[in-house]
Amino acid sequence: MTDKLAELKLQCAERISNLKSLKELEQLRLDMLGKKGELTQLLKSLGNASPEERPALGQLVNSARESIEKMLEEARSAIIKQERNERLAAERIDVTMPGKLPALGAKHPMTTVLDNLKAIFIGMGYEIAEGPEIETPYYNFDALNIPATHPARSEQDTFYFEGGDSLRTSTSPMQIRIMEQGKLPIRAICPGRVYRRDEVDATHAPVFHQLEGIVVDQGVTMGDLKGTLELFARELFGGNTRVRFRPHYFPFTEPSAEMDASCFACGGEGCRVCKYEGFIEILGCGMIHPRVLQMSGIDPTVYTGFAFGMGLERITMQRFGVSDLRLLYENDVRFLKQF
Ligand code: 2NL
Repeated sequence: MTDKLAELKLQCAERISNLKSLKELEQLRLDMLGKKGELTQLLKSLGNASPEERPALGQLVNSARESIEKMLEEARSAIIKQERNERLAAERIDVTMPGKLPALGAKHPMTTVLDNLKAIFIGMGYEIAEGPEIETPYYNFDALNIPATHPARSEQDTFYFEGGDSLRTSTSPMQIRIMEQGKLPIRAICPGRVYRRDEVDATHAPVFHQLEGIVVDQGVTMGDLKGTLELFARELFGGNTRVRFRPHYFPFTEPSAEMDASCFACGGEGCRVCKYEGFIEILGCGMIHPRVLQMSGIDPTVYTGFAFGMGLERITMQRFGVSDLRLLYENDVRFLKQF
């Protein structure tokens, strides 16, 4: 019996040294201690022993069982530990490896242009103001010297709400609000989304973007307007840019003008970008109409000011050579990737 038990323990130890998994361990446990296991068989065979021998033999078998159980338990811990170490090694993360770059889009060309414009005017001491896209008829039209009977009212047809409020047709209402606040002098630009009743084509959209600016102080003249806007054009298109002002009409400025800049593509020689004109139209501008100042609570006998407005889409299209406005809105990555 002693021999048999010793052999069993030896056998068990040997199998343990070859174990690879908890599953194999479980099989070993069944083979040894299970209902039909070797040790169990031995225990059962004690029935054949004489009653005198039985207690001693029983003790032997039980102590062998205990030591086998102990071996199995130790083997279990060893396997669990090893499996854990293997998993840790496999899942190890090298934190010194360079990260994976997420797929980044590109800046929309209009955002690039807007950022440029903002930087130029911030550099000249302007503040940036944004306002609501829904406006009352007063802010959208009347305060800009566009009375209900004025033809500009239908030129700037827009989308109306019941009660008469509408989507703003320019960012001028925001500048009116700034003037009403009465903190002078004023130097501000107002970029933003504006709306007109327009059919979609290569150069028109019912929703587009504007950047307007105003300056109000004592002694502001047309010379300040020209100097400011010329400097602006040079910063935007390059130091050799020349500008020209053509007389124009806006209800809210007097006198009014449109400003062209020499073509940044050909320098004024004439090319496809400027349609062989040498110049491209950039913005509308003028001295703020005294009536507009008055309505906003600013005394036009003490203060004067100038204002200007430009379409962001137009400037973006010129700058990047985009021939169809709709490309700017579709956000096709094949288009956006080019900038
Ligand atoms: C254009 C022309 C312009 C203004 C906008 C303005 C605003 C106030 C008072 C007077 Cl509150 N004027 N804005 C002045 C002249 C031209 O925009 O073609 N924009 C796209």
